[in-house]
Amino acid sequence: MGLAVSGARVPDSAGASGSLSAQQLVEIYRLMYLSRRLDDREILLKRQQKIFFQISAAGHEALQVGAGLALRSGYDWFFPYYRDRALCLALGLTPDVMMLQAVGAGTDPSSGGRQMPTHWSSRAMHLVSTSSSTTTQLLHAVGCAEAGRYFSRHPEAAEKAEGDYRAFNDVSFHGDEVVLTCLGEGSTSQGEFWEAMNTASNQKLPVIFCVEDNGYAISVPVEVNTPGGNISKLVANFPNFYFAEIDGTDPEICLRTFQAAAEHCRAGLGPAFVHGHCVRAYSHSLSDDDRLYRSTAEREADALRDPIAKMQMRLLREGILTEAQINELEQSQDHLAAEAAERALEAPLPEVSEILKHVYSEDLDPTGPMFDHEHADAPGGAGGGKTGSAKGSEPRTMADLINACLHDEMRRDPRIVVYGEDVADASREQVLSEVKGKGGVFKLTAGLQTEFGSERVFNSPLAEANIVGRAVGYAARGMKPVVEIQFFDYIWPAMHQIHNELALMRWRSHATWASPAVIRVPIGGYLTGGAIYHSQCGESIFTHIPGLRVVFPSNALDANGLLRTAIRCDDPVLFLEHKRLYRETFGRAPYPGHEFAIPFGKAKIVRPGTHMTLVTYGAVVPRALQAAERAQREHGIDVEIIDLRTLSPYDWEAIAKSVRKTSRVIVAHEDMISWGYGAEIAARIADELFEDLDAPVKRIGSMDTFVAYQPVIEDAILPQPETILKAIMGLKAY
Ligand SMILES: Cc1ncc(C[n+]2csc(CCOP(=O)(O)OP(=O)(O)O)c2C)c(N)n1
Ligand SMILES: [Mg+2]
Repeated sequence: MGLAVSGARVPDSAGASGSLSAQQLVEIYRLMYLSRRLDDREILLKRQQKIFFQISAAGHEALQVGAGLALRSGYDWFFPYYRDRALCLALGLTPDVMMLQAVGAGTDPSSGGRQMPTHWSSRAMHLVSTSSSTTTQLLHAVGCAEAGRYFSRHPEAAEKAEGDYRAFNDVSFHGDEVVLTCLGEGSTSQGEFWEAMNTASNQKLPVIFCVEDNGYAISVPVEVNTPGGNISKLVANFPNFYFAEIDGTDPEICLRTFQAAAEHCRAGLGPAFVHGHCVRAYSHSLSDDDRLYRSTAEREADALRDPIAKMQMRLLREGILTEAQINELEQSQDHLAAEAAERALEAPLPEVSEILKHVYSEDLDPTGPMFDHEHADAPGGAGGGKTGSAKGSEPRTMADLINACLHDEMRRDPRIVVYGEDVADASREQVLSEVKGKGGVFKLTAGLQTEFGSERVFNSPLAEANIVGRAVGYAARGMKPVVEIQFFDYIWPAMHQIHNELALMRWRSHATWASPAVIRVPIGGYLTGGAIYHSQCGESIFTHIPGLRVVFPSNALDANGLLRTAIRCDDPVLFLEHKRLYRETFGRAPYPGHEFAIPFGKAKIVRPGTHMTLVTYGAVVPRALQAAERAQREHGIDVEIIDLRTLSPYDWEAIAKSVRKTSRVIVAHEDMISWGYGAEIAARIADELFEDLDAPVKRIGSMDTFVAYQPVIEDAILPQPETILKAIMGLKAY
């Protein structure tokens, strides 16, 4: 086996059993030393208050350089954590790029001054934007590996296409690529660690998990996080893995181990787990002082294992470099670090006017005319899949038209994968000749696996963070995951991934990376028996997340057209589907054709009126219509109802126009009234349309509690047509 090294820095190859050349050993030392000196330079800058945070790779350099040199920058894929400076140097990231991030320069290519130091991004190197959240990157690595495998089996899916997100997401892949992801030993306590190990093992994915075990998670020693104190012992029974537990302070051992791990992965045998014991030469970060919780003896013992000192001794001992040559090498690296810092301090600061840039895609606007087929004569024709039919035929339910849209889009775009809990027709596909198939607990994905196969439509483990975290990895590779969270009530384990990763990826990486995935989620109550864990709303928690689009259709046609826009656009979308509306008679529509799309941020006036405006969405739309009909019939009050359809972005123009006309407004939703979505809309109306109002802005929502099981109390908790009618009457009386 040749020594696979990145770049030209270690030019000579040596056999795995042969020894490394002197030149290779010197280069390894140079990278390790440069990493340490960059850390030291940053520490100096932090003490001078020229940078604002510092966390170091000190003590981890051997492990990281070994990993970086065993893999191929720009060929393999990398999901590091916040301590991986030496890894990134070995991959070819320059001291300048590192220092630009440390000072928060506007020209910081990794994040434009938005991320802390050591959170780098590089498309050229396949270095996917680093998070501060411990362990989230592992699931991204898993999704990335799945996408790489998918493209190598279906290269036609990688072709560029116009008219959707694919125009802005170029794909590259190699059949034998490997994905490296790193984490600390404390972070192995996170559930997402186990969720990532689960899928990597089950699917034999070419992912190398590198645990950089320095014995501490800030002040918490390893035995508190890991029962028995050794993570290798706990993971040993995962199938298909290559396992290695090594001295992470010896770069040669590390390099050899990562080469063997990569070989296992490239051969398609499964993932690898490299557990390197290293030391934390400095405190956790510059905000920490480890003398507060570590004994002097322990700290001194660690110092004896410092990989830099050990490697320097080796070079001297083996006569590879003289003391004078070491001094010369070190001085040259000191200069590199100092000069990079000097240049970074001269770099321009970020522009305040650009703060909002890249919250959403700057390339593809889902509110734009490209997605407006609602008013045009949308091209119809074939499509619609199992439930689809020719344009203009009999009315279909919302469930039917969502399913039809999924069929249409999967036919059109081979980069779409659909997965989640129970979404497949049957995981054991051999039974499909005799059974009908499940296709989702609400049957929204019925027939997709049967038509598109188990590589594109499959069941995930019962783990919501796994579903969304993998989607981030898929999307980084230019695929379009359209995943399902089975019930809104169970979205919370995925919240960390949604809030800190999916929605944030584009902004934090200055658009180097993005996560344009679709998360479909059945939501809401009025179910009679749904109770607390199958009936909640909570959309305002998600509209509060910048970078995420939130859609909440009230009828079949809107659901079809908005889902198409969600899938084709280049932003992450939370697509909320009201369970009660799935099969209602209300809002059925004929199949509108396979190109029918509705832009985001365009509300619909579902009932024109003159006396007051009622702004709503979702399952309150039919209830508001009932109330408005009664208000008209029984009291002569003419209510205009606006269905927002998308909640982020929302159609302020439509609201303002209507309120200017009617001078009275109610904002109504199913979710709890306090801190609910209506609070924002009502506040904005009060702020910007005060002059136009003849009465206070009114809100309707559910009681400030959870949805209960017994229908008598469920009915009382949720807003009913009577509640709305009462509010209409009250507002007219002003
Ligand atoms: C999800 C999450 N929780 C808490 C933190 C705060 N935090 C940052 S680093 C850290 C300890 C991590 O220890 P370990 O995984 O051993 O990595 P090390 O820093 O020792 O290399 C903690 C608790 C975080 N960044 N993310
Ligand atoms: Mg640690």
